[in-house]
Amino acid sequence: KGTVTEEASVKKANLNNCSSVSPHLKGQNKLVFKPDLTLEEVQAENPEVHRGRYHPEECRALQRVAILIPHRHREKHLLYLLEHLHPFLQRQQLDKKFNRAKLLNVGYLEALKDEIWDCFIFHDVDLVPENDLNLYKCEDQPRHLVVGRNSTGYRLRYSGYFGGVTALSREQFFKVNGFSNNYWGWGGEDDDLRLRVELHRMKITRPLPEVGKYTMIFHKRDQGNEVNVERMKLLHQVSRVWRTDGLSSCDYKLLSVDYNPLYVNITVDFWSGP
Ligand code: UD2
Ligand code: MN
Repeated sequence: KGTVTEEASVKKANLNNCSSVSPHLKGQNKLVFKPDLTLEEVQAENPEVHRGRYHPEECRALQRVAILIPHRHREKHLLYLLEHLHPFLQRQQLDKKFNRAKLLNVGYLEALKDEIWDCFIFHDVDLVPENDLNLYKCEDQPRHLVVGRNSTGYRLRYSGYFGGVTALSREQFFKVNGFSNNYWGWGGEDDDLRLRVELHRMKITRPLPEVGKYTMIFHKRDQGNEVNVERMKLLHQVSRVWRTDGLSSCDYKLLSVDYNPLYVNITVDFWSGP
């Protein structure tokens, strides 16, 4: 059981396309997390965001982007991420959407009921982007947006690392049949997605190290998210099972869809799992 947060925006008909590089970008940004921040304050700072959606006033966004954030028991992280991500995305002049995740597959499937999104960002709730030159959009190859974070000296954790925040177009994610539904607990699901991408002869791209920088809001391992000791075994099966395990087999029960000013919260229940 868990929640997907979805954040979105509409497209205006009679405007010129936005330029490929927004004039509002500021580059590297110093992040501050106020201990007493409230959702009301963040809402008041973002009056132009409705039902999790935003669109630039002055031009037509080049892509409609849905952002999917798997989260459970992390309300404070969600608040900090929302606080920083909304102005960050607005400076990029993108359409954007938050969603919640088996949960990221659910986010993808549910988001597509609202809108034909071009691009999906699969986003940890505790990673806040530092540099708005890190563009939240899709390219002709899947993209890994986290090169490094504060806690690991802003270096790539290991070659092939594909965790944290990734951008795949609707077609790229569909082609690999989404994520596996079979990773319970911590770890492996990001490597599984990388293998799916590689099996389809796609090549992961990343921003420059000085651009792909994130702050991870401090946390301990959650209860009920213990290390998945099955993960190596599962990773050996990817080429055999990707066709039948993924979007095509993602069963869940939809419990509620709540449209909040800054995000859409979708709650689901899964039937299977240990
Ligand atoms: C790493 C990866 C993450 C994922 C995970 C392994 C980075 C920066 N991130 O995260 O993408 O591959 O390893 O599964 O390398 N969550 C909740 N509630 C919970 C548990 C998890 O909301 O009870 C969500 C939340 O969005 C969180 C994400 O799952 O950010 C990853 O879990 P984590 O932050 O505990 O694990 P971490 O930081 O090692
Ligand atoms: Mn984390």
